[in-house]
Amino acid sequence: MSNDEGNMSDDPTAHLFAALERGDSGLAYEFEGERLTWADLDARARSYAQALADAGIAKGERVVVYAQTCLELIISLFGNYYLGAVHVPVNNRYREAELAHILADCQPSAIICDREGESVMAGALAQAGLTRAPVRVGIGDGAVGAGFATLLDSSPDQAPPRPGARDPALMIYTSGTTGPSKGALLSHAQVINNMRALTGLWTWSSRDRLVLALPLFHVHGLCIGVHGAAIHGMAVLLERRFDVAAVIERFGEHERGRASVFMGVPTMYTSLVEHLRSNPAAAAKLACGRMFTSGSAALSADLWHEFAALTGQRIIERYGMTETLITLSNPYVGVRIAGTVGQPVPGCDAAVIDDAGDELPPGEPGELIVHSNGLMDGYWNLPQQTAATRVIDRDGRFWFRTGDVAYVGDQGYFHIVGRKSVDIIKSGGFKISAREIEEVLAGHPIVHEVAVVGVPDEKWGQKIVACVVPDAPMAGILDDPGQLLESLVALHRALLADYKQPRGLYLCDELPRNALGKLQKHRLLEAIERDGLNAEL
Ligand code: MCA
Ligand code: AMP
Repeated sequence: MSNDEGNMSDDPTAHLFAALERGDSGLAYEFEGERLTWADLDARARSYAQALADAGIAKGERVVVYAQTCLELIISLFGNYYLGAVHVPVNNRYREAELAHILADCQPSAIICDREGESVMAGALAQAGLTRAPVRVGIGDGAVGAGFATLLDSSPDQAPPRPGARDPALMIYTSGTTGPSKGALLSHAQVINNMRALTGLWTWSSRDRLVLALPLFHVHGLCIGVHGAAIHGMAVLLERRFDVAAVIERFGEHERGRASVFMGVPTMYTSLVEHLRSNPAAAAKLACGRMFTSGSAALSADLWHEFAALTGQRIIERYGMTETLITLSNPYVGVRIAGTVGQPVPGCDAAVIDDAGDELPPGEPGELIVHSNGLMDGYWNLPQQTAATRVIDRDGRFWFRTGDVAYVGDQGYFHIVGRKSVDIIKSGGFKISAREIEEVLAGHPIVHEVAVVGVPDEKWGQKIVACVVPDAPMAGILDDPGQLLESLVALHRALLADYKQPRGLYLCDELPRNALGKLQKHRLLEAIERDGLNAEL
């Protein structure tokens, strides 16, 4: 099923491991005062790989990592690669049921978890029904399993081989419109070839320093950030979480150690701009940076222009998906157009098609399909769902149906205008399934029927709103819609990640449907725009 097109005589993994294998003494990671050189990182990753091999973890087996951002996440990634294991990073905001689904689906041989995630992990393991008890490794004092630090005491018998280019590297879980999240399986060649093409276009080099404040369980932070930096031997200034002041502090006059590159989701740029408006000194610091990029959700042209006016930085917007990696980007050298995602990255191609599958001319919106050197091998254990995403052209090339609506504008630059399905919501760069939230809220005693929609929101891109038809006998509670929203949130919080919670409530007598009974969510969005919400958080 693999679709790699790279020239395999030029082994892509040589590029990923170059800085580590050279035993480079330059800075690789700085995190909360701790500094690791590439040589340190390599030694620790090798010890980790040896320790897990000694514990019986074999090539191709899955290692789940569920923890806040920390250096152990970076060591485990490269360690898993030396071991030949598949790295499965899981969103540490996930609650028991979300995590249990992933554990049951990928049947990990080892689990790495920090103390903060311990109780959710225990509950998830109880639900998951694993066929074999996984090896447990704990990050931090008191976490369950062998302490991560003890793994680093192992001395490898011999230098571990690099993984094969076509071996699976990552399994990243992503939401769809229906059903639980699916694991997108990506090989080393797919990740490395795509990241080399993208960061080459962006002219990344070992002289750059990246501020990485994105989570390490998604393509944006993990593939572009961690893999892109390793490919170029570029230092990473790692942040546990995004904090406006901390990011700004990383930049400044060309002093030693100052950052040059920042990657963010649009919500981060909104927060930065809010701060910069009244802080010219902070804007002057960011002005010293070399490159600011944005992706994961639409960056408005207004925000682009305001950031440029404040800092002089023209954000490079690019577009991608977990399943295809990054396929479109504005260039570093050349024209950057606000409100567009640029042109195909080298090794990728893109087109806009109509419902019949025919390519549309520039200016006409339709479904975006992409061809990518980073197209995943497939969804784990889901061959039919994998097949449904693909189109094969006359030359036998695979194209991926993105579900995004786009058109080609001036100079062949692509504009993303929305999604085909209203059931996928993007909030703060996280992809969220409306159906998953509806299933949970339907369990609330006052809910007769519920539909979840994403309402446009300046900060988050979209804000989650629950449209509820209440159960008549319980209607007394409707005198206080705020209280109802809070009790819906309480139910939600016990079962789903916090960022999926409804932030608004719209009450209605019935859900709008067409003559065939199909729910018409666009009419709910119109009604909310007209009537406003009954309660908001
Ligand atoms: C946090 N909150 C959110 C979100 N994040 N609400 C809605 N949407 C969100 N994304 C809420 C919390 O529930 C909490 O609510 C309150 O905000 C504060 O939480 P905190 O953790 O302090 O928030 P934060 O640290 O400021 O987080 C905002 C964030 C974060 C930094 C923008 O959401 C983030 O890291 N987003 C990046 C996602 C990402 O990397 N996506 C890439 C996937 P309360 O106060 O009520 O408890 S897409 C991808 O990989 C493709 C390939 C691509 O193209 O990049
Ligand atoms: P994910 O499945 O989390 O990888 O998210 C992929 C989705 O993020 C895409 O299908 C788009 O809907 C959205 N996305 C990524 N980059 C952009 C962008 N620059 N502009 C608009 N949407 C984007």
